[in-house]
This record gives sequence, C-alpha cells and structure tokens, in this order.
Amino acid sequence: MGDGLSLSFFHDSGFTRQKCSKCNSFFWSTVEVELCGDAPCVEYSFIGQPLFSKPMNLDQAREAFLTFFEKKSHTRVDRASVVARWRNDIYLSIASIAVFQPHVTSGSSKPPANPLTISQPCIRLNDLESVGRSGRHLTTFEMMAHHAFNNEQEEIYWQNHTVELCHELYTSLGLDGSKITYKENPWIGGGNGGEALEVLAGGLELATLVFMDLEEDNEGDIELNGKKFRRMPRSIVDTGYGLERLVWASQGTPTIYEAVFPEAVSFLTQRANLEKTLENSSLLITENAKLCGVLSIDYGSDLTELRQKVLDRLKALGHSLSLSEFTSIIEPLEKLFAIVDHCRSLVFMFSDGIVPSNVKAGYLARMVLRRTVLLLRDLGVSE
Ligand code: A5A
Repeated sequence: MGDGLSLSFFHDSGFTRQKCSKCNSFFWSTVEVELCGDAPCVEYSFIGQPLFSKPMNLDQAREAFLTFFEKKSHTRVDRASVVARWRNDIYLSIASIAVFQPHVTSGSSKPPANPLTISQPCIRLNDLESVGRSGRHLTTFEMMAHHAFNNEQEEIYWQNHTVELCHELYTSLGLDGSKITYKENPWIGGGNGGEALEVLAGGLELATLVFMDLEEDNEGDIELNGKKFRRMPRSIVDTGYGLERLVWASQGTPTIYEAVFPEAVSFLTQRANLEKTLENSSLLITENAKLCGVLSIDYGSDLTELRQKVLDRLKALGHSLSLSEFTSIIEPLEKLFAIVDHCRSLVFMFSDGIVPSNVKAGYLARMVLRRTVLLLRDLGVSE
C-alpha cells in the first residue's frame, strides 16, 4: 500500500501514519500512540467515561447522524427490508451497502439519490457466541451510512471528503478528535471490495469507511485477503457507522445491551429474578466485557480459561470469588443480554415477513427462535 491512505485531510489536520507495535497494522492519529486502538490490541476504555458530550438513545443518535448528513447535501432514504430478497447470494441484509448490491454497485440501476444517507437494520449471525458477552456484538444492529456513487461521468466525492465528514460528525457530537484513530484495513463484501479505514475510539470500532472500487473476478490482477479482484469503472463510498455502538459510547454503560435496550433488560431482569445480581455486578460485567471484547469467542472456545482470566483481574481489584461463584453470576446475565438481543432480531425478521421454516431465511429465523427459547428456559422464564 506504499504510503497507505495518505489523504490531504490527514496531513492538513495534523495526523501522522503510525504502525501498531502489536499487530503491525498502519493507522492515522493526531497523537503519537503505540497501539492501533482496535481489539485485540487494546481494551475498552470508555466504560464509566463516555466518549461523547451527552448520552444519546437510539432515536437521538440516529436523528443526529441523518440530520448531519442532510445538512451536508445528502438525501435521507428509507431503510430496506432485513430480508435481502433482491440478492441471490445472501438471505439477510448484512450491511447498508447490501441494499445497493448488485444492481446499483454494478452500474445497471441508478441509486435512489446521490449522495444519500440511510440507517439500515442489518442482521449478522456470524458472531453468535460473542453476543451477550463481548458488549460490541449484536445480531441485529442499524448500520448508519453515507454513500456516494461516482462514475466516469460524475464524481460526487471520494476518500478525502469522506474522512472529513466522518471526523466532523464525531467531533461535532463532542468526541475528542485526538482519541480517534483511523486504521487501514481493506474490506470485502457482496462481490466488491476496496481500501478501508476503521474508525476507532476508546477501544471500540465505531465505523468503517470503505472505498469500494474493486469487483471480484477470478481473472483479476488485484488480490485482497486471498480473493481476486479487478478495478471497476465506478468508485463507491461505502461507509458503515454502528448506531448502537455510538449510543453505547455516549453512555459508557458496562455493556451495549444496557445502553441500547434499557427497558427490555429491566423487564427481563425482573422476570428472571436477576435484579440484585445485575445491580451488584457492574464491575464483573465490565471486566468480563473487556476481556471477551479482546479475546475472540467462537463455538468450542474454552470458556473456563476465559472466566479464569476475568477472575484473575477481579482478584487484582480486590474481589474474592471462586470460579464457580463467578460463573453462576455472569452466565445468567450473559444469557439475559443474548435473549434481549435475539428478541430484537426476531422482531425485525417477523415484521419484514420471514416465517420460521426449514429453508433459507426461514431457517435462520427458526434457529434464532430456538436459541432464544432455550436461553429463556435456562433462566427459568416461561416464553
Ligand atoms: N460495508 C462496510 C462499511 C461494512 O459493513 N463494514 S463493517 O463490517 O465494519 O460494519 C460497519 C460498522 O457496523 C462497524 O464499524 C460497527 O460499528 C457496526 N457493526 C458491525 N457489526 C456489528 C455487530 N455485530 N453489532 C453491532 N455493530 C456492528
């Protein structure tokens, strides 16, 4: 990548390109720092110390985002379904750009507006084991975005203005610009790809800015993450800003679930008789989320080892719990958070027309439903 994404915005605003001493990736920051700011190199540092000037809920954060981009000449467009019926390669909308793939990204259809801004509910079921634990993973989340579709006839804007807009958005919401790092990390999805910047603050990836100018082609001469691509005659600004992560970072609660679904968390906590446990466990939950956030969890992961690590931390902070005591406190809370998350996915799936079944999207809904019912039974709550 040579100088990487060496944009005039970075140079004019005092950013320098630095290399992470842990993962060796390159990133841009206005201050000299050793680490890139991403998991697993750093842990969350915003819990109890919110990153934004005032706490926001989902509606407030979504409206702040969409209004900001409307004022910057973007047209607000309605969200699409979470069921990606226009695609033959995926069942669910997994990113805001998925709404425009393949017809708009291939150039065969015009975008509904250009540039545009959207908040698209997305469903991703690939991090299921982290949901309820890591704090940052949800099965359903809204990906807020600003997209610009450039082609040979018309250039709306490209890399420099994209980063400028992103930086202005976050700093206008009170985030200290010196806390933001932009990490270079190419992105691939839905048959397209391009250079990208992850936007990191407080140890959390808040957004990703993708400069999509590649399309998959086995004969292509550009290789990204083991796949072959060729350059497209179009270049697409594909951004994705996690709505729920913004809400969480603005509140600094131990987990994303308490910030995003306070009513559902409190309803289920009462039903499961876990009010006291939740009330008295914020340090446990925080340390658990911090470590689950940096250690990737998957099917078959050794949870005992992970729990022991959290316990060692807690011991250093003056707690004296045994492993089984700790597990008996944290496990029901993790399940509770996962249920709340899964119920929201089910609401989106059912309201956008999925019927649980044993095929295609219906199967995915059935799987989430089954998981939810089993988790509810574990907590002793009747469906
Ligand atoms: N098309 C590109 C922009 C894309 O999809 N990038 S991304 O995969 O990095 O997602 C964009 C942003 O969505 C992330 O930076 C994060 O803020 C949010 N996000 C992604 N997966 C998420 C999840 N499972 N839960 C909550 N937010 C998520």
